[in-house]
Parts: sequence; C-alpha cells; structure tokens
Amino acid sequence: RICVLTGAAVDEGASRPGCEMGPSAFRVAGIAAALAELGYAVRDNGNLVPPAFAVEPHPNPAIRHLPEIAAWTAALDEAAFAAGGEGFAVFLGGDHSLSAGTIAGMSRRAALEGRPLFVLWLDAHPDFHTLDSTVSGNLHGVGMAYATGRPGFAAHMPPLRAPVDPRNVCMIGLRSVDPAERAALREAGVTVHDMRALDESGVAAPLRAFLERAEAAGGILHVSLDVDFLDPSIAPAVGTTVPGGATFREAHLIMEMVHDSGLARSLDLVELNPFLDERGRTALLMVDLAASLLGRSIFDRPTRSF
Ligand code: DIR
Ligand code: MN
Ligand code: MN
Ligand code: MN
Repeated sequence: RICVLTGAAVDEGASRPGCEMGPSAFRVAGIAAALAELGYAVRDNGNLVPPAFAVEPHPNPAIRHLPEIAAWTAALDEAAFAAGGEGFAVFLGGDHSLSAGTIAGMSRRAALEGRPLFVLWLDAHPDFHTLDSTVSGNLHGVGMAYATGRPGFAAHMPPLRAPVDPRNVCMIGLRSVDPAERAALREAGVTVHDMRALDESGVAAPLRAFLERAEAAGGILHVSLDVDFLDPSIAPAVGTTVPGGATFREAHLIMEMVHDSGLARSLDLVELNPFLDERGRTALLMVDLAASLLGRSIFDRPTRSF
C-alpha cells in the first residue's frame, strides 16, 4: 500500500495570508511518520510549483488572484490524476481553492477506471459560489462549484474534463452558507447535513447512508477536510473560524467510518493557517484525523463496520 503526499502551498484563495505554511506544518506534525506507522509506503513529492496558466479575466471586480488559482488548479488536476493512480493521495494545503484541482483530477482518475467519483465535503462552508456569485471574491469559496461543472468557469479556469455529479457530493458540518449558495445547492441536488442535522441525528446515520450509496454505485471516494469543519475550540488555526463546529469525537468517527468503508482513495487537508495555531495543536489534530481515515483505530473492527 502506497501513500503519496503532495504539498500545495497556495494561499491566494483565502482572504488572509498564512496557508502557504500549511504543508510545512503538516510535515512537522509528523504526517509521514503517522502513515508509515500504519504500514504505508509513504512518498512525499514535496511542494508543487505550478507553471503559469493563461485564462481570460472575469468581469466580476471582486475576484482576487484568478490567474494564480487557475495555475494551481491545472497543476493540481495533473498531480491528483497521477497520484491517484499510484496509491492513496493526500494533499497538504494550502487554502481550499486547491480542491478545484484535486477533485477534477481524481474525477478523471475515477472515470478512467469506469467508476463515478463521490466527494465527502467536511467544511463549515459549501464553497459553492460561481465566479459570478462570489461576493468576497476569495476563490477558496468556489472549488466545489468548479468541480461539479457549475456554469461560468469556462475560459476563466482550466477546462474541466470530468465534472463530478453534484448528487454524488455529501456535505457535512455546514453552518455558514451564503444565499446564492443555498439556492444552488438545492437545485444541484447536493446532499447537505448542516450542524442542526448533526445535532438532531448525529454523524453516523447520514454518513452511513452516503457511504452505502457510493458503494452501491461502484464509486470511489474523495474526502475534503477543511479545518473550519472542526469547532474552533479544538482547531483554532484557520482564518475563517465559525462557532459550533464538529467535535473531536464526531470528526474521528467520520474518519474511522470512511476507512472501514474501503472506498476512500484521496484526501485534502486544507485551510490550516499555522500562524494562528497554538503550538501546532491544529496541525497535530489534522494529522491524527488523517491517520484515522487511513486505518488507525482503538481496537480493530471487522472491515465494513460502517
Ligand atoms: C465564503 C466562503 N462563503 C466566501 N468562505 C470560506 O468567501 O465566499 N471560508 N470558504 O472557508
Ligand atoms: Mn472550505
Ligand atoms: Mn470553510
Ligand atoms: Mn465568461
């Protein structure tokens, strides 16, 4: 079993600087050793250096750093497609704009295998803005819209070769959703479990339903974990803290169930801003969550116990 690490020190998609230090912090927090201890042969490809990618400017004056994010997206699409063919792919962010590329690339990999890509999106935010609807202009807020082929990206971002069916996307942890996103999520048929849903039913039942659906469809799974999915009290190192997030136990349960499903092939670790951390605690927690997704457990359970 091979695990491929790829650093993406992108922070042009976020409003405040600092996510560019994320890949280093994950390495210092011991991501490679944690995965090696689980029996993986870990290869760290270092940090990606994206070549320039020419795109047309967009008329929305709020948008920031479109050429840079287009370049990251094109490079990450290729990197994800390649890494996804070699083993389990872990992407060390970087802000959440990197998911535009990693999901696009993993979707091409899945298509090559004749399987649909499913995405488990763990985030306070849906990042479902188009270039036309974004108000902040921060492109970490558009990744999921790009990867599902929402309109208006053509010519302004790299061509999307294998759009993900939005009905194969499940979002858990939402608690900051802009009005344009709310309408679009419903229209697209994305499965959304906001924090109220978790309060009412817990994480296990909705996640199990999604994993069973992915399995029945013969899908492979990409997991995108934004630090702000977690409650700020346990994960303070993120530029966009939103109160009322997932607990330590909820997050680990999700990771362990995903592992037991056997469906996951790739993981984004995003939005870590080490400049805001308390002695690396958020980086360490994110590494522990990655380890849970890749098989660390308290006691072994029969596989398929999800
Ligand atoms: C916010 C997204 N809806 C925006 N914020 C994010 O700026 O469009 N923070 N993604 O993590
Ligand atoms: Mn996000
Ligand atoms: Mn977020
Ligand atoms: Mn246009």
